Amino acid sequence: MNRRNFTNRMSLIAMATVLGGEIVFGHRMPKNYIPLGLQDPDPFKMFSKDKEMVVLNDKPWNMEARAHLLNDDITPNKYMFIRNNGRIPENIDASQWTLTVDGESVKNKKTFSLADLKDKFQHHTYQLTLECGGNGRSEFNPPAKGNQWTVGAVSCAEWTGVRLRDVLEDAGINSDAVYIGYHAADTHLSGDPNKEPISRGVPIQKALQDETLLAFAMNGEDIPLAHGFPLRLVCGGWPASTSGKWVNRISIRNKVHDGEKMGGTSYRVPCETVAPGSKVADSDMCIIESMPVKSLITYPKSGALIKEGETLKINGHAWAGELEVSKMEYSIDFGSTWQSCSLKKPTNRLAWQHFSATVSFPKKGYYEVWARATDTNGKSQPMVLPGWNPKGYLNNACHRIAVKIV
Ligand SMILES: Nc1nc2c(c(=O)[nH]1)N[C@H]1C(S)=C(S)[C@@H](COP(=O)(O)O)O[C@H]1N2
Ligand SMILES: [Mo]
Repeated sequence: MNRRNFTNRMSLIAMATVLGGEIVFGHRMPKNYIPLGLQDPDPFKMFSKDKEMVVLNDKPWNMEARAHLLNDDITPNKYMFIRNNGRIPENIDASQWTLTVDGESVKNKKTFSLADLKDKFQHHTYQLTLECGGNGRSEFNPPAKGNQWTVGAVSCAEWTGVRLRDVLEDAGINSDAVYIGYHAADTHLSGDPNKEPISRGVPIQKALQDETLLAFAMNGEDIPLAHGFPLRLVCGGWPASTSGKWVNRISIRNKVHDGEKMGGTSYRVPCETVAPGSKVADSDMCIIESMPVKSLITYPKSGALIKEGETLKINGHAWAGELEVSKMEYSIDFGSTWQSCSLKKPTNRLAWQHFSATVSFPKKGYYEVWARATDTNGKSQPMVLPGWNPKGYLNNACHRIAVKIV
């Protein structure tokens, strides 16, 4: 994205002139701060995002939703979080786009045009939950570096594409294949053309699942640029970092993929739990695979006021990585007692599931509604933060909203 950074050229007074008035609390603004609406370009317009989305970083662009924005069964683009590690590629010509399948374990290295992929292989559509491994990072203590995601780095859109399996099998997979790794067209923030911002992958078993797609459409349209136009890998239920955007090469590897952000503390957690703040040796870190069970109350918005005697219908979504959610409960007494919610089956494997409940409150006062999902292995969300890890991944603690009965 070509951004003209006029941060240094614009004073508060000049900004106030543009805004047509005094900036309230302007004297408290950090020196180089430019209100987002005045940034050039405006990220909300540039990415077609709702104004209530929250920008966490502009170099690279990272944006999250708030819980109440995620109320739709299928997440529309305007509420979908954006997570970039590098610079979004520019001037993409989809008619010139190619995907190469290579690697130590490919039988015949092959390059497909986008049209080849669309013509040659059957199309499939799935709703797939994509959650950033760092969703919930902001709560860890000692704090973890990186985007301070709260709860909004999750989406479940409808993805259409061809099966990665069909494409890999067309090139041929040798029996020693253990992993795939993606390569993509985004560029490193440093501008160094020899550095990739990210190149991750999944074990071959995950790559060969029915639902693992090379997607060319999202919610029935071309994938929006920020989400990987014109071709994206989608591995539902796994850290969304495995779902490579702008993908132009897939390597079939005879070893665990060793691309950028596969090692060190990136998308890895201590193999054995550690005390908060511990230093962990690289050799004791393990790659995150399926995401843990989690849920989000998407209605009402936290802070709702309810009249005494009225019931409150709550709803939201729950997901469990590779597994299904088998039970959904809520509590209005800080986890002392739990009541069951009604829970729908997923539309397809790896799609999030919708829950709802009608909640009655005994009397006036301040309440919190907590939600807790349990997966088919019997594992429930923890009520407080789960195991600390150096980069603050996998926070699947119960979501809570505040409600006041007046
Ligand atoms: N090429 C590429 N793919 C990428 C990334 C990236 O920076 N570059 N970020 C990954 C991470 S960490 C996440 S969480 C998801 C975010 O997907 P979204 O921006 O479409 O929501 O994309 C993944 N795929
Ligand atoms: Mo991520």
